[in-house]
Amino acid sequence: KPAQEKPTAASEPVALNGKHFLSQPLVSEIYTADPSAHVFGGKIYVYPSHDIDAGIPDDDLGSQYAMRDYRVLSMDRIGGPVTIGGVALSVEQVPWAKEFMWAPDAAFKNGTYYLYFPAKDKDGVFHIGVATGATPTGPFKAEAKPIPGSFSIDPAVFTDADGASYMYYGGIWGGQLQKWAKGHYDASVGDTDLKQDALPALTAKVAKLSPDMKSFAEKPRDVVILGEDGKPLLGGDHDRRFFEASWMYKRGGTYYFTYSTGDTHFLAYATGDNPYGPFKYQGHFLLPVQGWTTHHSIVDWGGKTWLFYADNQLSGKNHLRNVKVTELHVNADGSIQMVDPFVP
Ligand code: FUB
Repeated sequence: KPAQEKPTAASEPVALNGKHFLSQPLVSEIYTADPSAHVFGGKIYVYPSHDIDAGIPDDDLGSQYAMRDYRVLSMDRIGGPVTIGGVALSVEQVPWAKEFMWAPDAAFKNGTYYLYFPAKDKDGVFHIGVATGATPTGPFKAEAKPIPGSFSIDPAVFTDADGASYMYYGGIWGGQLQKWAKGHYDASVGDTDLKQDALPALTAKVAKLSPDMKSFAEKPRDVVILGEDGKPLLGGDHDRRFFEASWMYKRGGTYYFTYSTGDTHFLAYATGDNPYGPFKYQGHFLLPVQGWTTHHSIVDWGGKTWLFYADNQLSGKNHLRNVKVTELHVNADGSIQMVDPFVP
């Protein structure tokens, strides 16, 4: 393995403000982030980004997140030993992709495992690809082209009780969502949000997947998040509006659209009664972690609900992150209890 993959004790930072980390990294042999957790056949599989140090300085577009492959983590039980799978898919094996293998997700249908991933093409534009495999840990074989009509980053695939699957996706700034605001890619749009603070915020997108799980069955729709006034959250509402890291969690009949607020570093949730929304903003459920990004998934396992997330405890560097898990508590009224990633 390249030397930079091995975190060292010397690089371990001191926890913030004299507080200690709530939970410890799932693995320390490689750097991992953006954990999408699934239970397949009773076992827990985590599909993370595989962070590397490409020697690129930090910038607001996330150029330092120059990842090139995926490896799947698996465990029989939460808290038990974690196995790091071999390379499940690398950028060289994706005909259309050039670089930046960011946050992936996975799904299972009719005996096939699907790996969904964003990457930049040779023109520097993010699209979302799909690859298939016979086992949850891969290897996966990528389709020759990205999913038609896909753009931006952070795919999260949710399969509802009726068997229909939906992809939620999108991320602003380096994730380029703002460049698609007019329905096509516009390179002249800036590398921030639209700077339209009093207008409805940019939204994540959602589209039902076709039965073969390899294309959109419909034109992607906006994932609208409403404030208490019944109106869409505004672009200037940085503490609450969507930035990136979509995840759909269903509990009973309630659909929880969860996401990162990005530049304000919260994980937030909004609820609705169907997969498309609109969703009513409810609040934050993870306070800022150490490091710029966090990105998560929520999964039920063993009669409990679990939050997988990431920080940069092992490296102290924004682009060399580590995946963690902690229990998430949902109250009887459906509200989610706040998680503080630090304890006194
Ligand atoms: O890992 C690269 C990017 O950082 C992800 O796609 C975002 O969600 C953020 O975690």
